[in-house]
Amino acid sequence: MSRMYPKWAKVVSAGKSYESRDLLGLRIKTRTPGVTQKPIIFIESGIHAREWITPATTTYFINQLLTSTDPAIQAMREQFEWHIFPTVNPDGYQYSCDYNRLWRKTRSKSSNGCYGTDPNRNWDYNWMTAGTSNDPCDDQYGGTKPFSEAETTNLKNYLSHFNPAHLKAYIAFHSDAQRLLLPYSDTAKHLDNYDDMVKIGKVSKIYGYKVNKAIYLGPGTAKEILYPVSGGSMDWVKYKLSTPLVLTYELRGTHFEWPSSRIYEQGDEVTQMLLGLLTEARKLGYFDSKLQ
Ligand code: 0X9
Ligand code: ZN
Repeated sequence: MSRMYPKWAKVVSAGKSYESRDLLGLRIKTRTPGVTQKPIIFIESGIHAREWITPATTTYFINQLLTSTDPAIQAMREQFEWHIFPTVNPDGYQYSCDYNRLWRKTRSKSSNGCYGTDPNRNWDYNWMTAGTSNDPCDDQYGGTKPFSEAETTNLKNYLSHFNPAHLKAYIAFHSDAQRLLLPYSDTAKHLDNYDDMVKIGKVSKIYGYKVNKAIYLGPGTAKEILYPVSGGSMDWVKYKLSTPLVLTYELRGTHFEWPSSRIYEQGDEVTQMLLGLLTEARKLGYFDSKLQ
């Protein structure tokens, strides 16, 4: 895509994984005369290796953003600076392709001989307190310390380079719980701009529903509508960077399976859900401030 649209799109790397694969992303940044800085939207997907529909959907979304003839999608491309990372756990993804379809974690080796840390339990937000494990053999193993993993450290460093005032949205994709999750994942308290996020999430759901009539549960915190979790990426982003629009979409599927012939269903659904999200956020004034 960066070769087809060199003026708009650039391949970027947040650094290397444990096994030295690049954490690849695509920056989509069109030029608008008189505008030096557009609001930044960051999309994370594939942090859990087996959730294959998430990289498929985010790459589908990239294609929509760059090629759609729908004026609403084109406007979405023009209005923001996008940083889209389809596979932030590339070692785990490769392992799930080659050896174990249900692999979830990274592939770092622990001292007891087990492999992998859950990269969505390894961030420095209430690390190792909820929905996690200190046993390296477990799927929810939180690691030896916060940011013990190359993948989470590099992603955190990439995010820390943004001026926090410019980073307006952090959107993570998981599967397959079919839910819309809001910070903070280890509490049922409605903190920060939770109430706005509920409004925004509801509109996002309405837009998505029109595509396939799929009903997502939520919006709510993971503690309210899934299970309590700490050490996840979106909560760290909300907590440390004070990013206004932070949420996780749990896409659809059964035991992490989703036929490739139907990727477009979730691709079109997510494209509309993101359009709904950004349209409502704009209505509520989240992109009002003039950025420089
Ligand atoms: O357990 C998780 O990390 C997520 N569910 S999954 O089945 N995809 O593994 C939910 C995480 C919700 N919290 C954050 N994203 N922080
Ligand atoms: Zn997940």
